[in-house]
Amino acid sequence: MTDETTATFSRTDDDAELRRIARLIREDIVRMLATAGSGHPAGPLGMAELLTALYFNALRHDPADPAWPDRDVFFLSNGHTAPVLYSALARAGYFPVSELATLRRLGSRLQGHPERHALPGVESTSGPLGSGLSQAAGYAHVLQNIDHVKNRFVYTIMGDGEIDEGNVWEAAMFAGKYRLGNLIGFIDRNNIQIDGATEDVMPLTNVRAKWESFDWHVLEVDGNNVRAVVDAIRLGKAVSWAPTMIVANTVPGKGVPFMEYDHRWHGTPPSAAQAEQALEALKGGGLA
Ligand SMILES: Cc1ncc(C[n+]2csc(CCOP(=O)(O)OP(=O)(O)O)c2C)c(N)n1
Ligand SMILES: [Mg+2]
Repeated sequence: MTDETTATFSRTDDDAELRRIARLIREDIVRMLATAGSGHPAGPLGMAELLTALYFNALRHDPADPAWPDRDVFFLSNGHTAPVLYSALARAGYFPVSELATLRRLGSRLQGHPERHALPGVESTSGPLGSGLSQAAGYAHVLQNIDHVKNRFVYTIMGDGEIDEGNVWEAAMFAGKYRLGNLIGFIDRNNIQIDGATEDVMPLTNVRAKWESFDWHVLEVDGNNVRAVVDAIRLGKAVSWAPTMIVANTVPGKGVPFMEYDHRWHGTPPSAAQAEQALEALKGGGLA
């Protein structure tokens, strides 16, 4: 039996292996936040399958050569969910898994929000919400329409509360106009944001219709089913006439019963005792 606390993984199309990776990412998130004593658990826990599908199945990338010119790129737009990105990068081999324990420490490469160049594999600096889609669309436009590069894809994840930002909709128009078939976006549709339910703070109502009206190809999936996410990415890649938006319905705090569906866990770390309880639940929760 390998030591799961430090195990790294290669790309795979095996469901059981993908589910196992998602569970380990959740365990990493809980440990990191409890050790740091600050940070955001709900969003990252809900996004474990999205990052698993990307880094361990869909993305063409090489952890030994982060700047590989033929790689796909991923921009994490909702930068406060950094722990899920850091765990995926470490588990893929970009840096030692043991370094996850330095989250949010003074001088650490793993700050509360990701910084490009600070850590191998991080493609963009984020934290201020609303910029990732503009960055991804610009990158995809240059690849597709200026450099005429085939077979490289650009991905981004935004939070559902994040799409309240006006800049998102400028990028949505741009990507629709230029038919960016090499661009695949995700909305982490977890129905919470910092102060409450999305539908109370700023109703998004029919998210799918909004993106379709901006000339996007839209898919809606169970974002906590890693196979459904992998399949949606494949469908999105096959559509070359438009950018694809995958509306990923996720459970905030997924896998930790006392955190699920509760917006108060948006930005509150677990105590040591709560972390222990959370790790027990993750092991016994049947997620993998
Ligand atoms: C431009 C900007 N405004 C406000 C914030 C503060 N902020 C951080 S996370 C967040 C909530 C965003 O909601 P969502 O994207 O749904 O995140 P979730 O609660 O689901 O993790 C806010 C308002 C920010 N980071 N950037
Ligand atoms: Mg949200």
